[in-house]
Amino acid sequence: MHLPPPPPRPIKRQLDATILHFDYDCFYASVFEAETPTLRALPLAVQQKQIVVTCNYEARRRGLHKLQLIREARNICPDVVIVLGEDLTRFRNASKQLYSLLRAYSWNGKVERLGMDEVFMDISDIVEHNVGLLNHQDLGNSYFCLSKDDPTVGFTFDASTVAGYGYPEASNDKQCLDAQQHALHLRLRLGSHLAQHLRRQLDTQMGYTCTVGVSTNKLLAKLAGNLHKPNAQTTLLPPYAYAGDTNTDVDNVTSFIDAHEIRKIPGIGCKITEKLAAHVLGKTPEIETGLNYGATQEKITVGEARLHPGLSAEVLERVLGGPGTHRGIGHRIWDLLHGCDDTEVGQAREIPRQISIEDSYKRLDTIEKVVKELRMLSTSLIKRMHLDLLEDNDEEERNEQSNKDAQSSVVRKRWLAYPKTIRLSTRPRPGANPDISRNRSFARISRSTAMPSFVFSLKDSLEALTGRLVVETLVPLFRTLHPEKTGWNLSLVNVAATNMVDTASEGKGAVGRDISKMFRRQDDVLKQWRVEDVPDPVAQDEPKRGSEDFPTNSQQSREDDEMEWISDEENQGNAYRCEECGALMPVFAMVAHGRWHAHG
Ligand code: TTP
Ligand code: MG
Repeated sequence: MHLPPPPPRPIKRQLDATILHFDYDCFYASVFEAETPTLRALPLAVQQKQIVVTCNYEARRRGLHKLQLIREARNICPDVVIVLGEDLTRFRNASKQLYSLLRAYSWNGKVERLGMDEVFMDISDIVEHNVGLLNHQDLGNSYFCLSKDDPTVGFTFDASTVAGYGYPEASNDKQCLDAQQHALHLRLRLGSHLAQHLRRQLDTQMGYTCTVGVSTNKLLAKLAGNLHKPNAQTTLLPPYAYAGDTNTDVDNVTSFIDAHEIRKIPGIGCKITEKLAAHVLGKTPEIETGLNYGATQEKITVGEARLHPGLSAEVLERVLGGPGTHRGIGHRIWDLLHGCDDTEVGQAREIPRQISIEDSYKRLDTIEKVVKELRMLSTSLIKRMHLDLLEDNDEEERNEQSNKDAQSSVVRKRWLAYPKTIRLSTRPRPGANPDISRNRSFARISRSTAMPSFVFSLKDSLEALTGRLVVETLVPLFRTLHPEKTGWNLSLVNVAATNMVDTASEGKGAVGRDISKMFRRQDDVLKQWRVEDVPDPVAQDEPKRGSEDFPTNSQQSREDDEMEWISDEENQGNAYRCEECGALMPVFAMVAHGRWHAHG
């Protein structure tokens, strides 16, 4: 029996926002170049393990590329300069500084970092304000106002043209657009000029070039930027089909996104690509096993998937859904295939949601090796906590401090936030199947517990703190993850400080600056969390009992004794998924489960 095809689903696209996506060019290499400008003229590659994680454009011109073996890179370009990029501190610092520059231009605070080298910015309010200032009789001589309070801060620009590239390139004809599309074109043009201004600021003030995409949502802005790299920008131009439209014939968004491989769409990972490709091809796609491990070999475009007979959000829900997936995944992916993305640009945060350090291993299978690695990871974790979560006391406090302690020239620091939870995750390698093949598994398992309060006291040396953290917290966590003495082999270990309690800024989850100032004045409340650059000869304070943010000593010991685990919302990968039948199971069951399949 033939069912009639489902009626076309109206496009769910909102077009009122103007969104920029920044991607710094060859980021890690640029950080070294900013430190040592003479490197700019040389082919430069950044090494992690035996791989070139990135290289500058001079190196790319000579045939090098990202994720190439060092050996291969040296063969192709013997005079390549190779720098070690395993310590991420310099990249994090640069990323923070670049972010601060962009953040300072935002009015609504919607500036969101994605990893270290990408930033989304929602500039809808600035654009709206500037549309209101335009003299439509003389767009060529316009003025872009950058400050709500001071109309003299800004730059002159030509509002009749797009700054940088447009997509499609021949679509600068605004005559054929209706009033709605005309207004959209104008907003995006203004967005493109602000983008150009910000790119110039990043370059002249900080020495970094970047690639920018301009559109109406995060997905489209990110994809548009990829069209012209490096040091360039692209605006995805109207007409865009609006919310409620079912006709996508004259829609630049559809023609733009249709040409992308589905795997290139942010939000569509390996697993979804594999399932979607299998549905469209009618067979299981071949999987890559090299450096691009996990990718499907046959490439399917968005257009092929979108126009596949019978495909709809409901069908996708069936094809992609199943145990362990989010409900509504079919609708979400269907929207992405149509260039729709209603996720908001996140509010600027000075404080990271979590700090997570990890490393991957070829073979990590003894407790001695694990302890050594935990020590390294904890050292990085505590260093990162200092870098990201401590700040110098402000002027007012320093004055108060020096009044109190006129003899002392100690510079004090304070915690901006406290992570309440520490999480340990591992990724065990699945055991071999009877035919010696291995199930592919990306599943992590993890356990969390309260962050021990001694971690916040910096009167102890870094070495002493990491020693205690490993012995008292991480090794016991590890033993609950892997109770067997041997027989496991880990491909990854991750240590994360999560569950941040923000003590210094306004907003959700924050205590509030005023309240925190009040507390700061009450010296003994925060005394034990203060860090001094000069060692303090006075005996260490005991952690304060009864603080809301920290477990009391008695709570602490109870949690240590009983290993009472805190539930961890962020942790999705607490189980192993069978590749064959999709069943979820605890890791210890996976070998037996594999045998069960093998015996039919
Ligand atoms: P990318 O944005 O992928 O690369 P890029 O900024 O170096 O180059 P492009 O000009 O093409 O944008 O990644 C950002 C940084 O992340 C990169 O500089 C190095 C690091 N990185 C890794 O650590 N591991 C990886 O596998 C990749 C791809 C990047
Ligand atoms: Mg980049």
